[in-house]
Parts: sequence; structure tokens; C-alpha cells
Amino acid sequence: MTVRTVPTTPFPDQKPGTSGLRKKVPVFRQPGYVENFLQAIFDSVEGRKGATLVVGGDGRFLNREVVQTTLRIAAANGFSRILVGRGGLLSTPAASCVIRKHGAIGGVVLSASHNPGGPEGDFGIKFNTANGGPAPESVTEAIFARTQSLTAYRIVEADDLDLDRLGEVRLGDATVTVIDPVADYAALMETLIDFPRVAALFASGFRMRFDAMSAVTGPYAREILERRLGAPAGTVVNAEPLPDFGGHHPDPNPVHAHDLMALMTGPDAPDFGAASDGDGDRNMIVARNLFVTPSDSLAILAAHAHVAPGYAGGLAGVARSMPTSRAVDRVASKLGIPAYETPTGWKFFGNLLDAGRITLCGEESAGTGSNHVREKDGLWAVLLWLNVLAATGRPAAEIVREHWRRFGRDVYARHDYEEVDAAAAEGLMEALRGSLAALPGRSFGPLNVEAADDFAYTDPVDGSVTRRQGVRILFREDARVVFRLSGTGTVGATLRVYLERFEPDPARHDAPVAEVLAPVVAAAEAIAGIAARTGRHEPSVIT
Ligand code: VG1
Ligand code: CO
Repeated sequence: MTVRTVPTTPFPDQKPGTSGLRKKVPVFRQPGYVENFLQAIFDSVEGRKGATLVVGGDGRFLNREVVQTTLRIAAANGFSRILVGRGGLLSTPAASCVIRKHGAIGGVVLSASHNPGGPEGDFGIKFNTANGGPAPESVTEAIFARTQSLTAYRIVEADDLDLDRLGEVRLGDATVTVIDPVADYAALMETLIDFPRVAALFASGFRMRFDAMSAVTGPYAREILERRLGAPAGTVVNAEPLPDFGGHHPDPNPVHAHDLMALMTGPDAPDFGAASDGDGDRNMIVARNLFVTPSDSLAILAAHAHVAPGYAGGLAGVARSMPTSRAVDRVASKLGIPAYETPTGWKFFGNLLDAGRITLCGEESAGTGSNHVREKDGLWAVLLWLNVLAATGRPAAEIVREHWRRFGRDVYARHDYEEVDAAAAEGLMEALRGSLAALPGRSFGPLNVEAADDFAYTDPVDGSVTRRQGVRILFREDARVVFRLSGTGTVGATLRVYLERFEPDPARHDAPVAEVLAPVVAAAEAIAGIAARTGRHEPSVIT
């Protein structure tokens, strides 16, 4: 087998966003596009000679082809051991687990997460470092810089490997090992969660539905829930990973997981419902007749985590992304532990986790995780919930309501305006930034602005500073609105508007979210002029 050096020219658009490089499939299919980006990644990995690399993806369209290319380019760039999930599959949290367990120098994760797949859908490439987490900004910036000066990539000339057979094969100077994508992950879950207790819960007649949304979590959920924990066959639905996710948006929220929502609000609702996204790092939790807002789920798990063996010693601290509601902060202050506020994206939790400052963290976008890996972890969150349900013996909806009674309710919603004109969205954000200084003291209906800023984050561990992470407006009435542009969209711009209002009075905890937030929505419109600037009078998705 020979290593070929292939001349190439840079693509201008290979700048990683919130979570790696995400583009439409046809963009990735341009000759050299994948090869260039991979070469730029590997050029930025110091010490790769002789090191171990992990490769896998969420099984979407193009996954198998790009896995083969990744193996060939990795083998040509000095890695000596490459671990790849059978069928080219690894969920994002499982990739993080495998990197850590096998002392790999990093991993290439092929996914566009919750974005749709298929020939006209999205694809993505992300690089994770030796701690198992998404590469920090310093690394993604170095990768982008490298993409702009690339003149050639190196690749081993070889036939495609058989990815469906476990075991070792040689590729150039490297050994490629096809591993069971589930085994290491399932073993880790057994150390964190009280499996016998959850198994006893299922044995007692407790029923749940887990909707894998035809994405990567199916095999993981089947193995763990149905085989190891004894949930009845059929508990996991849409369990086969499909290249186009069955034509659906593999995004676990009440809009895209409507079948699950319908079941959980209907006459045949099981005790508990859950779903995960394309690459398995997000989770959706649904009680009977009650969708659990991800920000609440994080807070509830923080309050109850000690019932699970992995967290019996308590939590060192917690963190949430800035747009996530402040519910978890209230738990932290009761527990007397620190609560950190980071920019959107899991990469910002890495340093806090590595330094042992936090144990649990999460995002409003249905990402929850802990120090067990360095990615958010959908199935883990579901298992921790099951552990809490088993330990307390209470229905999920009751646990949520009791939490609100104890801590108050942070009523929350996110309004997304998708595929808006990019220039209009930028203009809206710039105008907002320009108006910040004049906002405090102004009132909008019943709400009075107390403070307004553009969120900047100083990492407490390495001192790095990240600016312009979202405009936040705080109202005296304990309400907040946050505006930011998505860094994962692939068409135009997506404006995200995060709305919340604290409600301490249990008598009002069951008021409809839209009603409670109506004044905040009106203030957001008055402040940002969304309709006038984007032409949109309604959000495209409300979660
Ligand atoms: C979105 C979410 C963010 C999440 C990111 C990756 O980013 O808001 O919380 O970390 O997706 O999630 P953005 O920039 O579009 O708002 V995933 O499940 O794509 O790995
Ligand atoms: Co995801």
C-alpha cells in the first residue's frame, strides 16, 4: 500500500461552528472537501505519530464513505492505531467514552447532530481532543487557519475496509480495529447508574417509550434498556439507524418528536417517555402529560443525582450555558456548590470538567451531561432519570412539580426563526448591540430593564476570553430574554430568542407557558424589531 500526496487548493468556508464543520451534503461531496478538512485537523494534532485515533459517526448519509476516507488519511498521517465503530457507527458520547478509555489522542466524529440527513440533508465533521471533548476554540481556530494554507493532503491508497466485521486489519502502517460501538459505553453506564434498582423498576411493571428517531442511539438503547435492564421488547422504537433518519428531523423536542408527545399526552401513555437526537448527545424527557423543559431537567437531576452510585459523593459544582434557564443555579445555591455560566456549546464545559470544578452541566437545547465523558449524553440522562424514578418511587410529573414547589419555576421557551436572511439577522444583532447602553431603565409593558449586555466569558481555568456570545436583557421582574445567532445552521441564519420568567408562586405553576411569557415575547419584539427586520411574524419552531 502506498501513501500518495495529492495537491489541493483551500476551500474558503471550512470554519468550524458551535460543534464542528456542518454543511449540506453536496458541499461535502465536492472533490477534496472532506480530504482537505481532515488533513487540516490532523496537521493540528501534535504527537500523532504512533498515537491512537477514534473514528465513528451517527450513520447518516455519507457516513460510511467519509469513515473510509478518514481511515485512509489518518493512516497516511502517522497514527498507528485507529479504533472505528462497527458499521462506522459511534454516538457522540460513546466516541468520547472510547477516546478516554483507550488513551486516544483524539477522535473524528462524523455528524450533523439533530440536523436532517440524506443526499440533500446535512453532514458534519468534528474533532475531539484527548480528554474526549470537542476541540476548544484555540484548536478549531488553528484547524481553520490550516485549511486556508493547505497545498496537499496525504492518503493511503487501498480498497475499502470491511467495517462490519469486528477485529483488526492493517492499513498502511496503521492497525485499524473495528470495535463494538456499544460495549465500552454500556460498561461505563453500569458504573454510574444503579442497574439492579432500575431493572427492579421495570420488573415491577413500569413502562416507558424511548424514541431513537431512526438515529444512532437505537442500538445503545436496545442493549441497555431492553437487554441489560429488562424493559420489554419494543420499549425502544425507531431503533434502526437510517441514513436519512426516515426522512425526519432527528431533533428530540415536542415539535419533531410529535409521535412521542402524542403518546405521552394520550390515553395509553406509559410511565415515562424519552428520545435522543441524530448523534445521541441530546435527550428529551417527557412525563405523563408533561414535557420536561431541558433547563428544568438539568436542575432536577442536579438535585437528585446523589441517588445514583456515580454521584453518591455529591456534586463538586454545576454549569449551564448562558441561554439555559437559571433553574440549576437555584439548586446549586441550596447545595452550597458553585454554578458556572458558559457560552453555548459543549466545548466550554471541558476545562471545568477536567479541573474537577463541576460534576454536572447542561444546555437548554436538550443537552445534559456529567464528568463521565466530555460530551453531552442523551441516554445517560435518561438512565439517570430512571435511577431517580426508581429510587424515589414517584411518577416523573410529580418529581417535576415538587421541584417547582421547592425552588420556584423558571418558565421557559425558545423561539427559533430559521433560514432567515443572513444579512438581516446580522443587522438585527448589530442594532441590538448598539442599543444596549440605552436599555437599562426603559420599560416594555409590565417589564423594566435592569441590565443589558453582550455575553463575554472568561474561562476560569485557562483565562481565555470569548466575546459576543449573545445579547441578554434582564428585567427587574425576574424575567430575561436572550438573542443569539445559531452556529450550527447550514442555510441562511437562525435567530434564537430565549425567553424566561421566574414564578415563585405554586398556585401559578400550571399556567400555560405562552401566557406567562407573553409580556417577555412582546418586550423581545419591541426591543429587537424581529418582524420588521426579518419579515417573520412567528417563530418557525417553539421549544
Ligand atoms: C446548538 C445548541 C447548542 C448545542 C449545539 C450542538 O447550537 O443551541 O446548545 O451545543 O447546537 O448540539 P447553535 O449554535 O445552533 O445554537 V448537537 O446535539 O448539534 O452536537
Ligand atoms: Co447532537
